[in-house]
Formats: sequence, structure tokens, C-alpha cells
Amino acid sequence: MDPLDPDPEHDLLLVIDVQNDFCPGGALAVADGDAVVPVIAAAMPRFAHVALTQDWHPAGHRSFASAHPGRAAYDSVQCAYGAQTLWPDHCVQGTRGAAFHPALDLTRAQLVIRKGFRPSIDSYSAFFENDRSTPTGLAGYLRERGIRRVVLCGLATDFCVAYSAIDARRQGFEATVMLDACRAIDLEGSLAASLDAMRAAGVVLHDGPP
Ligand code: VGL
Ligand code: ZN
Repeated sequence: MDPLDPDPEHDLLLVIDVQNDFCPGGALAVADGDAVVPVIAAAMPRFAHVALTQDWHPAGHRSFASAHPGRAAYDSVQCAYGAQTLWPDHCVQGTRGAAFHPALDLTRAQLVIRKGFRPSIDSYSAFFENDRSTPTGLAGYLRERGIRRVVLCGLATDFCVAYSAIDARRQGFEATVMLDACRAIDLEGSLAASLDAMRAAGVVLHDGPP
């Protein structure tokens, strides 16, 4: 039995942030990040519905360490909405780093959700910004289209993929994460913590080939 077994009508493949800045050589490179590209290429033809997310920050975004004098990348600061990790400048709107990896096939993508474009709030999740309440519109889109399950892949497992998968559950969708098609940042145990949090939220972790 195929544990992924995509249902053409009700399943959507959600490809998270497969952008140059999260791949080797990029500003916030995830180790082996580009290894997800061929795995996603193998999965895409199996899904009738495909959507992508694109991290899309204005220059000077509040999630950038460079916007906080005296702070370094990977420090944590308190924002109005709680703790925020500071990152190197990455995925600045219109730059090459914000573009999708050149080998990622975009032809079958039906929707691109851009996130993190408000200057003072970050957005890891494809569904909500980091205040956990400002929606991106994705849940409404999926509901209108009759989607019941979101199958997630991309970068990074422990941030944008995990937040998106947990929010998918919060919004009443089934969620499956294809771990083979994800890579993690793993900041101070964040990968193990994210896997625990996803399991606790009822996310199915799928570890085989697509
Ligand atoms: C991400 C940190 C900052 C991600 C995006 O795609 O996981 N991580 N912005
Ligand atoms: Zn970002």
C-alpha cells in the first residue's frame, strides 16, 4: 500500500519556500536544501493540485538581525506578538535570493502564496503570520476548492513547514509532511521539537519516497 496515496480531488501538494536563499550558497542556507528539488519533482505529477509558498520580505524587515542594532542573527527578541528569532537578511522582494530554485518546476503550480511581506511581522506559516491570527487567505482558498488534505514539503522542516502543517490541522485540514522532501535548519534542537509538535497536532509524518 502506498502510504501517501494522493486523492486527486481532495489532496493538495503544498511546496514551502524552495527559494535560492534557503539553498546552498543562499543567505539563510539550509544544509542540503536543494536536495528537496528532485524529490518534489517526483511528487508533483502525482497531485492534481499544487500550490507554492514564497518567503517575501521587504528590505529592512523586522525579522532581520540587521534591523536590530547590537543583535546578531539567530538571537531571539521579544516582539509585540511574542518571541521572534532574528535571521540574516533573506528573501528580499525581487532579489535573486527570493526567487524559486531554478530547477523547481513551477508549471503545475495553481497558486503562489507570498508571506512575510508586512514590514514588522514575520510569517513562518502558509496560513497565519507569526501573531498566529493574521490570515494569509490560504485556508479560504483550500476550503473553496474542496481540499481536505494538505501534503507538505520544502524548507525548512522545523520552521515554515512545521508551522504550516500545524496550522493546517488548526484549520481543520488533514496534514501529511513528506520528510524526504524537506530539510531542517535545526537551531538548538528545533528539528526534534518541531517533529514532536507536529505529531501532537495530528500531522502525519511520511518518511518514504514520494
Ligand atoms: C524560514 C526562517 C525565516 C523558512 C523563513 O522558510 O523556514 N525560516 N524565514
Ligand atoms: Zn523569512
